[in-house]
Amino acid sequence: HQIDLALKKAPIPGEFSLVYQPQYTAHSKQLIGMEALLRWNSSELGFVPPDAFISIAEENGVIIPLSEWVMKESIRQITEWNRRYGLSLAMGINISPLQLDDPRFVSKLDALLAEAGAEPKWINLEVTERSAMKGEKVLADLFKELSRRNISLSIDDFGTGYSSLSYLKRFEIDYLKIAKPLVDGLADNETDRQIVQAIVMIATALGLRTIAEGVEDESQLAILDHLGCDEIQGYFFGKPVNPQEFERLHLKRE
Ligand code: G
Ligand code: G
Ligand code: MN
Ligand code: NA
Repeated sequence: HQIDLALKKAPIPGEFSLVYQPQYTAHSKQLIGMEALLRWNSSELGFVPPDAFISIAEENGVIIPLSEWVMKESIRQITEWNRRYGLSLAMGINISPLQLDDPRFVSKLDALLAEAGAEPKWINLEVTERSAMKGEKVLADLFKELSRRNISLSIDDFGTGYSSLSYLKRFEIDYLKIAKPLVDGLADNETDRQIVQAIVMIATALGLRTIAEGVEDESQLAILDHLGCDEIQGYFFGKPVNPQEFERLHLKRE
């Protein structure tokens, strides 16, 4: 309730900021992009973690203007970085299922890309299995539109939710993002390891790429590389950090 009230009053962007977590290839350890993660420093409540406010923002509607700012700012940021460093990194943006209900979602995205002068291939939208489970033709059409533009789509937290696999064939998806709980168990839980192996095999069979999330140590990285997982995100390569830190740690390494 406190969060609900504070959220409705919070100025956007004012109390909000974005941090960025790097994504590297598992085998050759090359930087390929980053995920934008939202932070809220409330004047009333202090720092509130996303897990505590995103679902409330979805209930009270604040997620809509907030997400529009997230998209605008992260697209601006990736354009600046790719220009400055002559790179073609991809920005991962978390998308709430509510945003996908907006019939103008794609045209809004088009407008933001045009405004920033960003290439569509620099964008990777992360949607959860929750969105994909809607299973509607509308969603299939939306994903097709994004794919046609060369905007990538990832299924976030893959392997923890409902995990009906049928939508993998129905929707034009580019990445499966293997959920952290499965990665946590990799080194000492045989079942988790077999599940991750199966996910990579399914992805390979369907022509999808895989990225593992929450990779914290070398042994997890080695197992994932061995299993054929393409990319890695986690504390091993870097925590989510502010833009200045991200630049210093991951971009300015001559
Ligand atoms: O670092 P971490 O605590 O940031 O993120 C926690 C959760 O909050 C993640 O599941 C992530 O998907 C979600 N999240 C972070 N930033 C955003 C955002 O900009 N939009 C949405 N919808 N979810 C986000
Ligand atoms: O969108 P999503 O659920 O995937 O957000 C990623 C979440 O996982 C964020 O909260 C981020 O801070 C967290 N995270 C990313 N890498 C690691 C890691 O290596 N260890 C831990 N404990 N958390 C991580
Ligand atoms: Mn995510
Ligand atoms: Na996730």
